[in-house]
Amino acid sequence: MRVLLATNNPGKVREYCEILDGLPVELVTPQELGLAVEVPETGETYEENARRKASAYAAASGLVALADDSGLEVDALGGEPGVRSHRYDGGLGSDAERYRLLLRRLEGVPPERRTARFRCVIAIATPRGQVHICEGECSGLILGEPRGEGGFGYDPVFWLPELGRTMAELAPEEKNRVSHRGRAGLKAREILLRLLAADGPEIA
Ligand code: ITT
Repeated sequence: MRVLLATNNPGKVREYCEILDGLPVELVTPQELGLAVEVPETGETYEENARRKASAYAAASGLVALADDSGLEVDALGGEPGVRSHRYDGGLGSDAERYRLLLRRLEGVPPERRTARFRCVIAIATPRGQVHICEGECSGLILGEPRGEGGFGYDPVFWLPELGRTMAELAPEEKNRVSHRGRAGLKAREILLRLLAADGPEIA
Protein backbone atom coordinates (compact mmCIF):
# COMPACT_ATOMS: atom_id res chain seq x y z
CA MET A 1 0.00 0.00 0.00
CA ARG A 2 1.21 3.49 -0.80
CA VAL A 3 0.65 6.14 1.86
CA LEU A 4 0.83 9.81 0.96
CA LEU A 5 2.52 12.03 3.57
CA ALA A 6 0.19 14.98 3.13
CA THR A 7 2.53 17.80 4.11
CA ASN A 8 4.70 20.45 2.52
CA ASN A 9 6.93 20.66 5.58
CA PRO A 10 10.25 18.82 4.94
CA GLY A 11 10.87 18.52 8.70
CA LYS A 12 7.66 16.53 9.10
CA VAL A 13 8.51 14.32 6.08
CA ARG A 14 11.91 13.46 7.60
CA GLU A 15 10.33 12.57 10.94
CA TYR A 16 7.51 10.44 9.49
CA CYS A 17 9.96 8.45 7.36
CA GLU A 18 11.56 7.33 10.61
CA ILE A 19 8.40 7.13 12.76
CA LEU A 20 6.66 4.87 10.22
CA ASP A 21 9.79 2.91 9.36
CA GLY A 22 9.33 -0.87 9.11
CA LEU A 23 5.63 -0.78 8.20
CA PRO A 24 4.73 -2.66 5.01
CA VAL A 25 3.81 0.59 3.25
CA GLU A 26 5.54 2.79 0.68
CA LEU A 27 5.64 6.42 1.75
CA VAL A 28 5.30 9.05 -0.96
CA THR A 29 5.22 12.85 -0.84
CA PRO A 30 3.05 15.34 -2.75
CA GLN A 31 6.26 16.56 -4.41
CA GLU A 32 7.10 13.07 -5.71
CA LEU A 33 3.59 12.79 -7.19
CA GLY A 34 3.69 16.32 -8.65
CA LEU A 35 0.61 17.03 -6.54
CA ALA A 36 -0.17 20.59 -5.46
CA VAL A 37 -3.24 20.76 -3.24
CA GLU A 38 -4.22 24.03 -1.57
CA VAL A 39 -5.86 23.40 1.79
CA PRO A 40 -6.83 26.54 3.73
CA GLU A 41 -5.95 25.88 7.38
CA THR A 42 -8.82 27.91 8.74
CA GLY A 43 -10.05 25.34 11.27
CA GLU A 44 -10.32 26.31 14.92
CA THR A 45 -8.70 23.07 16.08
CA TYR A 46 -5.76 20.87 15.13
CA GLU A 47 -8.18 18.04 14.41
CA GLU A 48 -10.25 20.09 12.00
CA ASN A 49 -7.16 21.15 10.04
CA ALA A 50 -5.63 17.67 10.07
CA ARG A 51 -8.91 16.18 8.74
CA ARG A 52 -9.07 18.81 5.98
CA LYS A 53 -5.50 18.17 4.86
CA ALA A 54 -5.72 14.37 4.92
CA SER A 55 -9.11 14.25 3.18
CA ALA A 56 -8.13 16.72 0.45
CA TYR A 57 -4.92 14.81 -0.34
CA ALA A 58 -6.64 11.40 -0.26
CA ALA A 59 -9.31 12.64 -2.68
CA ALA A 60 -6.73 14.23 -5.00
CA SER A 61 -4.37 11.24 -5.07
CA GLY A 62 -6.62 8.19 -4.64
CA LEU A 63 -4.20 7.06 -1.87
CA VAL A 64 -4.44 6.73 1.88
CA ALA A 65 -3.17 10.10 3.12
CA LEU A 66 -1.64 10.96 6.49
CA ALA A 67 -1.62 14.61 7.60
CA ASP A 68 -0.78 16.24 10.88
CA ASP A 69 -1.70 19.56 12.32
CA SER A 70 0.55 20.50 15.17
CA GLY A 71 1.62 23.44 17.26
CA LEU A 72 3.17 24.86 20.38
CA GLU A 73 0.99 26.00 23.30
CA VAL A 74 2.62 28.40 25.75
CA ASP A 75 0.74 28.82 29.04
CA ALA A 76 1.97 32.37 29.77
CA LEU A 77 0.55 33.41 26.36
CA GLY A 78 -2.85 31.83 26.97
CA GLY A 79 -2.01 28.82 24.77
CA GLU A 80 -0.66 30.85 21.84
CA PRO A 81 0.62 30.33 19.17
CA GLY A 82 -1.29 27.01 19.23
CA VAL A 83 -3.17 26.14 16.09
CA ARG A 84 -1.64 29.25 14.47
CA SER A 85 1.98 28.20 15.16
CA HIS A 86 2.97 28.27 11.49
CA ARG A 87 1.31 31.67 10.91
CA TYR A 88 2.42 33.27 14.17
CA ASP A 89 4.33 36.09 12.47
CA GLY A 90 1.91 36.35 9.55
CA GLY A 91 3.19 33.12 8.02
CA LEU A 92 5.82 34.60 5.71
CA GLY A 93 8.86 34.50 7.98
CA SER A 94 11.35 31.76 8.77
CA ASP A 95 11.27 29.34 11.70
CA ALA A 96 13.89 31.53 13.42
CA GLU A 97 11.82 34.68 12.98
CA ARG A 98 8.83 32.91 14.55
CA TYR A 99 10.68 31.65 17.61
CA ARG A 100 12.37 35.05 18.05
CA LEU A 101 8.92 36.66 18.10
CA LEU A 102 7.84 34.11 20.71
CA LEU A 103 10.92 34.92 22.84
CA ARG A 104 10.17 38.67 22.61
CA ARG A 105 6.61 38.08 23.81
CA LEU A 106 7.96 36.08 26.75
CA GLU A 107 10.54 38.67 27.82
CA GLY A 108 10.40 39.14 31.59
CA VAL A 109 8.45 35.92 32.19
CA PRO A 110 10.36 33.88 34.81
CA PRO A 111 11.46 30.28 34.09
CA GLU A 112 8.79 28.66 36.29
CA ARG A 113 6.04 30.37 34.26
CA ARG A 114 7.47 29.40 30.85
CA THR A 115 5.66 26.04 30.66
CA ALA A 116 4.54 24.84 27.24
CA ARG A 117 3.59 21.79 25.25
CA PHE A 118 3.79 20.64 21.66
CA ARG A 119 0.65 18.97 20.35
CA CYS A 120 0.19 16.87 17.23
CA VAL A 121 -3.07 15.55 15.79
CA ILE A 122 -2.72 13.05 12.97
CA ALA A 123 -5.55 12.34 10.52
CA ILE A 124 -5.38 9.30 8.23
CA ALA A 125 -7.91 9.49 5.39
CA THR A 126 -8.82 6.82 2.86
CA PRO A 127 -9.89 7.73 -0.69
CA ARG A 128 -13.38 6.47 0.22
CA GLY A 129 -13.75 9.13 2.87
CA GLN A 130 -13.00 7.30 6.15
CA VAL A 131 -10.89 9.40 8.54
CA HIS A 132 -9.02 8.08 11.60
CA ILE A 133 -7.61 10.44 14.25
CA CYS A 134 -4.90 10.09 16.89
CA GLU A 135 -2.81 12.53 18.86
CA GLY A 136 0.24 13.04 21.04
CA GLU A 137 1.77 15.73 23.20
CA CYS A 138 5.08 16.62 24.82
CA SER A 139 5.61 19.03 27.73
CA GLY A 140 8.55 21.33 28.34
CA LEU A 141 9.68 24.92 29.00
CA ILE A 142 10.51 27.81 26.68
CA LEU A 143 14.15 28.92 27.07
CA GLY A 144 15.30 32.54 26.84
CA GLU A 145 17.75 31.80 23.99
CA PRO A 146 17.79 29.19 21.17
CA ARG A 147 20.04 26.13 21.50
CA GLY A 148 20.83 23.38 18.99
CA GLU A 149 20.63 22.86 15.25
CA GLY A 150 18.38 19.82 14.84
CA GLY A 151 14.67 19.46 14.23
CA PHE A 152 12.66 22.38 12.86
CA GLY A 153 10.21 25.08 13.89
CA TYR A 154 10.30 26.00 17.58
CA ASP A 155 12.63 23.10 18.56
CA PRO A 156 15.65 25.32 19.49
CA VAL A 157 13.68 27.10 22.23
CA PHE A 158 11.81 24.06 23.60
CA TRP A 159 13.58 22.70 26.68
CA LEU A 160 13.00 19.17 27.96
CA PRO A 161 13.76 19.24 31.70
CA GLU A 162 14.10 15.44 32.03
CA LEU A 163 16.69 15.31 29.24
CA GLY A 164 18.44 18.61 30.05
CA ARG A 165 18.47 19.56 26.35
CA THR A 166 16.32 21.40 23.82
CA MET A 167 14.39 19.47 21.21
CA ALA A 168 16.91 20.81 18.65
CA GLU A 169 19.80 19.24 20.62
CA LEU A 170 18.36 15.73 20.33
CA ALA A 171 19.34 13.23 17.65
CA PRO A 172 16.40 12.54 15.28
CA GLU A 173 15.61 9.16 16.89
CA GLU A 174 15.71 10.73 20.38
CA LYS A 175 13.27 13.45 19.30
CA ASN A 176 10.92 10.85 17.83
CA ARG A 177 10.99 8.86 21.09
CA VAL A 178 9.70 11.76 23.20
CA SER A 179 8.00 14.18 20.80
CA HIS A 180 4.31 14.88 20.26
CA ARG A 181 4.69 13.55 16.69
CA GLY A 182 6.55 10.43 17.77
CA ARG A 183 3.85 9.65 20.35
CA ALA A 184 0.98 10.25 17.92
CA GLY A 185 2.94 8.28 15.33
CA LEU A 186 2.92 5.12 17.47
CA LYS A 187 -0.89 5.23 17.35
CA ALA A 188 -0.83 6.04 13.62
CA ARG A 189 1.22 2.87 13.02
CA GLU A 190 -1.57 0.84 14.66
CA ILE A 191 -4.23 2.53 12.53
CA LEU A 192 -2.28 1.85 9.33
CA LEU A 193 -1.77 -1.80 10.30
CA ARG A 194 -5.52 -2.13 10.96
CA LEU A 195 -6.33 -0.53 7.60
CA LEU A 196 -3.93 -2.90 5.88
CA ALA A 197 -5.38 -5.97 7.61
CA ALA A 198 -9.08 -5.10 7.35
CA ASP A 199 -9.45 -3.06 4.20
CA GLY A 200 -6.51 -4.14 2.06
CA PRO A 201 -8.34 -4.41 -1.25
CA GLU A 202 -10.57 -1.40 -0.54
CA ILE A 203 -7.70 1.02 0.00
CA ALA A 204 -5.05 -0.53 -2.19
P1 ITT B 1 1.83 21.25 6.57
O1 ITT B 1 0.53 21.95 6.94
O2 ITT B 1 2.12 21.29 5.10
O3 ITT B 1 1.93 19.88 7.15
P2 ITT B 1 3.00 23.23 8.36
O4 ITT B 1 4.39 23.52 8.80
O5 ITT B 1 2.18 24.41 7.86
O6 ITT B 1 3.06 22.07 7.24
P3 ITT B 1 1.20 23.02 10.57
O7 ITT B 1 0.16 23.86 9.93
O8 ITT B 1 0.78 21.79 11.33
O9 ITT B 1 2.26 22.49 9.52
O10 ITT B 1 2.06 23.97 11.50
C1 ITT B 1 2.76 23.45 12.54
C2 ITT B 1 3.77 24.46 13.01
O11 ITT B 1 4.00 24.18 14.41
C3 ITT B 1 5.12 24.21 12.31
O12 ITT B 1 5.26 24.99 11.15
C4 ITT B 1 6.10 24.60 13.42
O13 ITT B 1 6.25 26.00 13.46
C5 ITT B 1 5.37 24.15 14.68
N1 ITT B 1 5.75 22.75 14.98
C6 ITT B 1 5.00 21.62 14.78
N2 ITT B 1 5.69 20.51 15.12
C7 ITT B 1 6.89 20.94 15.53
C8 ITT B 1 8.04 20.28 15.98
O14 ITT B 1 8.12 18.94 16.03
N3 ITT B 1 9.09 21.02 16.34
C9 ITT B 1 9.04 22.37 16.28
N4 ITT B 1 8.00 23.08 15.83
C10 ITT B 1 6.93 22.37 15.46
